[in-house]
Amino acid sequence: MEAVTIKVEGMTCGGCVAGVTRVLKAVPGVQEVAVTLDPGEAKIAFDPVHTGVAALRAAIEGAGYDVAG
Ligand SMILES: [Cu+2]
Repeated sequence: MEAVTIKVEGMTCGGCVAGVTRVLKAVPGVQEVAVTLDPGEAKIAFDPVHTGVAALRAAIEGAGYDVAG
């Protein structure tokens, strides 16, 4: 298991947090997700055999948010 924290820009409310959480949990291999509004970030625990940071970033961007860094 690996863990990563990704900075997420553009979340403004609890609905955004729920949306980002939902798309991340839908990525195969993701085990745990904790999204916070302030600071805007997503902590994700995942199985590196099944997914990676690039896929996680793509999922966030696909939901309409910007990934910093
Ligand atoms: Cu929102």
